[in-house]
Amino acid sequence: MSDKLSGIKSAFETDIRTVVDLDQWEALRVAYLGRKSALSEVMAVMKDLSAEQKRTFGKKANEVRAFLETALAQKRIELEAKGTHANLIDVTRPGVKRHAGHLHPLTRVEEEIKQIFLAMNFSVVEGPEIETEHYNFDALNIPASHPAREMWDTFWIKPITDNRQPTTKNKMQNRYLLRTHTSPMQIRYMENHRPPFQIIVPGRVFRYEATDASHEINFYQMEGLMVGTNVSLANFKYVIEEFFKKFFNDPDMQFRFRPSYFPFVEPGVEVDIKRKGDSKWLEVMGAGMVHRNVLKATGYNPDEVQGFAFGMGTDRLAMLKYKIPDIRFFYNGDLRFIKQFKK
Ligand code: YSA
Repeated sequence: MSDKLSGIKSAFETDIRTVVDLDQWEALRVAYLGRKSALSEVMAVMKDLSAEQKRTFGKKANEVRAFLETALAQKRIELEAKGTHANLIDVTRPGVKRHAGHLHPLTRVEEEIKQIFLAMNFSVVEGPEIETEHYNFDALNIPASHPAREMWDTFWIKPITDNRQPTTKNKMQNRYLLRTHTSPMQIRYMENHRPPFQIIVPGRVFRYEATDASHEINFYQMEGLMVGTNVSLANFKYVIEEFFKKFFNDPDMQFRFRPSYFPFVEPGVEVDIKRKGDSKWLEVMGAGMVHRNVLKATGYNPDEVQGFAFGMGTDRLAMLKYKIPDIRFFYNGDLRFIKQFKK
């Protein structure tokens, strides 16, 4: 009986070394601990032994069973760990290609513009897309009766009926709209800062107009404002020529400053550029010296400080730089277009 138990143990020790997966492990467990195993047979004949023999062999049989169970449990832990590891670091498996995103072309152009102005000591500020009529028009010297309002077809925001507003006058002053340009930030900034300063204001603007290859109902602008003592059109000319030469990477670019009209500047100018290889002049921005009325409306003394301001269409500049024929490509979400701007 004792030999039989020793034989079971040593056969098990040999067999367990050959087990390499969980199926083989299960087969081994059934062979050595199952109902038809040699150990079960030994246990079955135990009942015919004397009390003395039962004590001796019973003890030995239990030791062998405990040994098999412990060895099997350990083997299972080993096999499971090996299995998980094998899945994780199977160097023969093909790699998974990760798709990293990148900046939208308009964001990229906006960043390029910002970097050039930051290098010229301008600060970047931003303002609200939902504006009041006051900031978008009145404070910019464009009262309700002014014909120039027609230059900016406006999305008005329907007022919520509010009985708490005391007078009709207040209701009118608080009419809300989607800003039609970034110029309202000129007023907001001047109200809260003292000159000298120079800022640019990137942002999204909205116009209630028909779309075509060069017009969208929502697009981006970049406003600029520099205020101080002795700021002149000559300063504007220098700053803006520096900017365009860097933006288009064309040091020999030609410039043309044409008289123009915007109610918030006097005099007003339109800037045209001609790059190397261009056959035509391209109109790139509106600008001018900040109007005395605007300076006064923000609490400045126009006899002490002056400023220049400008506003350009970021989409249009991006179209010129990257030869994009239709502004609508920026907004229709077609990845075949967007992916061409991966750096
Ligand atoms: C003028 C003088 C200043 O001292 C300061 C700012 C300005 C610009 C003024 N606020 C303005 O909005 N002028 S603008 O109506 O001529 O628009 C400026 C630029 O926005 C245009 O030159 C054009 O590049 C772009 N733009 C206008 N409508 C657009 C548009 N881009 C795409 N879609 C549209 N619908």
